[in-house]
Amino acid sequence: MGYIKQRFAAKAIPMAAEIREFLKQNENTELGTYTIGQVYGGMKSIKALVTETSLLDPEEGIRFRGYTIPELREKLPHLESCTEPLPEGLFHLLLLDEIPNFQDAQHIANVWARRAIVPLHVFKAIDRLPRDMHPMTQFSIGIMAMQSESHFAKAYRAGLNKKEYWDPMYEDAMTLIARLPRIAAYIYRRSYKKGKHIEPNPELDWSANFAHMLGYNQPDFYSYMRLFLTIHADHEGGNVSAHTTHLVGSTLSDAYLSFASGMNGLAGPLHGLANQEVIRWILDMKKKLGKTALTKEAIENYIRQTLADGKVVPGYGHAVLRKTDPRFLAQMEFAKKHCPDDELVNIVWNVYEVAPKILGETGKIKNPWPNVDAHSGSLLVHYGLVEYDFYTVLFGVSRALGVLASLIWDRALGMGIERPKSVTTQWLKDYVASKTVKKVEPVIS
Ligand code: HAX
Repeated sequence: MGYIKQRFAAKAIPMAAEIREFLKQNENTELGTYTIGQVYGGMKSIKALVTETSLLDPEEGIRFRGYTIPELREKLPHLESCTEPLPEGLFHLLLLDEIPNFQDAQHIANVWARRAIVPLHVFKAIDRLPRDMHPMTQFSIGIMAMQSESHFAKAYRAGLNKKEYWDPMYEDAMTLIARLPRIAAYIYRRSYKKGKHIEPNPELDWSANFAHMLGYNQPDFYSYMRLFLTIHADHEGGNVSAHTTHLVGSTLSDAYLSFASGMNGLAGPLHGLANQEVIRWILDMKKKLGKTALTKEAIENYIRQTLADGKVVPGYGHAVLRKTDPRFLAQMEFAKKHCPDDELVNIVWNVYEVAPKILGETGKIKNPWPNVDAHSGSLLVHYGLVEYDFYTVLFGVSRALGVLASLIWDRALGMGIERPKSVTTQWLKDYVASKTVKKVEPVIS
């Protein structure tokens, strides 16, 4: 058994026993109340999932295994040439609940490098798709095409003891993560660079090699990719991409099927696709305002117009967060250091100065602050990656680290099939009519 896998087993097997014991004592303990508004409103804030890898606080933002984004940027191992963390180290933290040393991160990088060869039939499947098909759809199909290699599916068919589920899930997750940059870069080069593909460079770390295969070799872009792939990895379990991966996995679908489902959720404009929408919105604003100077007043008017047109201002708002997203701030700090004079980056900062007040004034938008997607596009454009339909694929490659670490844990902890109860509106009306109902404010935490 591999070194990381062995360490995972040493943690996960006792934790599964601990949870069984905890459940024995507390199975019937009540955990809060929820309202009819929450049931119609996307179940927000209802505590109904267990995800060990990260926890989101509405005021403070995400903590990965207890560490904030600024702490991770300080504590996770990095290369001598770069101050940004290696996502390989973040994966170690998410999976094993331990900040790794440089050798540990390197070990994971080596495992992924060894497994990065994508079977030919996957490229062939992608090649049959229209070049102008959205990159997220191609990405999802590419992931699905790899399912024929699933260890989990084969082991399950051969007859697998429940206690062993996590083992082939671990193998699939590691292989899938290892291959994602190659698949993503393949889609990028076929869609936008006339199919001129670039071979991987085994000397480079996971992020830099990905940037290299996309065709970008500036050291600062390598740094941004390390930061990007670290901060987009996980956002606790209730967001659509994480929840979908977990939900589909709960049927014992393998990592490929589960993760592809999660990616289909990430491809929605209210979720990960918002990163491309932000740049589209800013470029539209520039075009529509034409020669008018992009003053803060002009931006304010454009925001008001977006709202009046019944559209969302992309990159703003969040279902849980109630402050500026620390992932936005991390990118802002990066941009201040590397490209403070970039025009698009400055527009993003000017929008940040005026948008929260206007969104707040509507009285209905619960979080008027920017989320992670408000900043990423401007940095990608700065480094020359201008094909914004591709941005969500980058997000997807990173999201694999969090949701697949969680999927391995799900199988190790024996998480059951998900099946919440649904009711009809008539059922709810009858329920309300038949009781002396208590009205409570939903608790967001
Ligand atoms: N612009 C305009 N209206 C907005 C808004 C925004 N940025 N954010 C919320 N609203 C609206 C909602 O559409 C909703 O309107 P209705 O009552 O007419 O339906 C109302 O304000 C209340 O919504 P909310 O409770 O504040 O927010 P939700 O939890 O329902 O939705 C969203 C959270 C992130 C989907 C929402 O804020 C939004 O659409 N933002 C823009 C898209 C975006 O940036 N998405 C990325 C989010 C982060 C992420 O997942 N990244 O991957």
